[in-house]
Amino acid sequence: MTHAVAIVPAYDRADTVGATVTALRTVPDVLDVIVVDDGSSDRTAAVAAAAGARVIELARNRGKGAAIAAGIAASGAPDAYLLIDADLGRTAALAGELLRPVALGTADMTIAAFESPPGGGGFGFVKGFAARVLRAETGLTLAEPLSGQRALRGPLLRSLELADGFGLEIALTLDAASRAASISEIEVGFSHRPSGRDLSGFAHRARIGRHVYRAAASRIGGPKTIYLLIASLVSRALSSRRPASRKRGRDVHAALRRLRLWRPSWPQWRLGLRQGLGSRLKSRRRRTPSEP
Ligand SMILES: Nc1nc2c(ncn2[C@@H]2O[C@H](COP(=O)(O)OP(=O)(O)OP(=O)(O)O)[C@@H](O)[C@H]2O)c(=O)[nH]1
Ligand SMILES: [Mg+2]
Repeated sequence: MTHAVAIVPAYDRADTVGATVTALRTVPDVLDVIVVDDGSSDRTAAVAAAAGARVIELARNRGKGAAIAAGIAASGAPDAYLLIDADLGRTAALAGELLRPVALGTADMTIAAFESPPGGGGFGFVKGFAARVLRAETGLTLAEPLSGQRALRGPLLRSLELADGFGLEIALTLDAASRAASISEIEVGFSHRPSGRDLSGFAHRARIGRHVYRAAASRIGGPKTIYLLIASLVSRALSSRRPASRKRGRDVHAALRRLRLWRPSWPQWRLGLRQGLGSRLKSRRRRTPSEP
């Protein structure tokens, strides 16, 4: 039997953390649920404890990465970990699906993909950037590159140096892949409460974007990260004006690969970007008159 510990980072989640903990306690092989209350100003810690979690309270807000690190430090040495966001509520009961491949030894890390309820969430800029970084660096194509719902082999997670804040997830994938870990993305019927399209929602996603950028830059270097960010933004802007272009895979990065300019030195990146953009813009111009 696998001995798994679930770690739930929580910040001002008194509304959902109780249901999340209750659900996690029903997952086979999960012998301990640790909630790391990251300096919340609401009753997150009390609600989590009442639902049966072991609660670690951080005196001040230190961010998601540090919260998970505190959970790992208090976990002993389990065979496997589940990392589960506090806003999953009852759907966290499905976490066994994520754990199974790790428990069976068929994956070192699994990542849950699931659909956000309609009406919330952002426009996918940060997600698109993260997906591009991971595709370029690891060859993985992930639908949800920033999903916080993961299972990992215990020794693997304990051996990784975690990134700060919301850089946690992209860093986990980059670092696990750099150790040749086997990583699978699995569809699980989780649901969460996405932040909205209001000011605080955009501020939240901007913070996520900053953290993701920082974690990527510290691992693959600033110039490459900037290049991938620009490529991602350009590709996004062009494909949102012409949705079909996305399907045909004509993005800047693909153009660079066709030109065999991928994995180049920095001067070549700049050249590649110019050439990739140039040919792309020319082909757009050529296509325009015949289009409806
Ligand atoms: N430790 C810690 N956890 C946080 C912090 N902010 C959010 N979290 C937790 O991180 C998890 C994910 O946060 P969410 O706010 O749901 O973010 P998200 O789902 O990635 O992004 P949205 O879809 O835009 O809402 C939840 O368990 C939060 O409670 C923080 O400052 N510190
Ligand atoms: Mg969420």
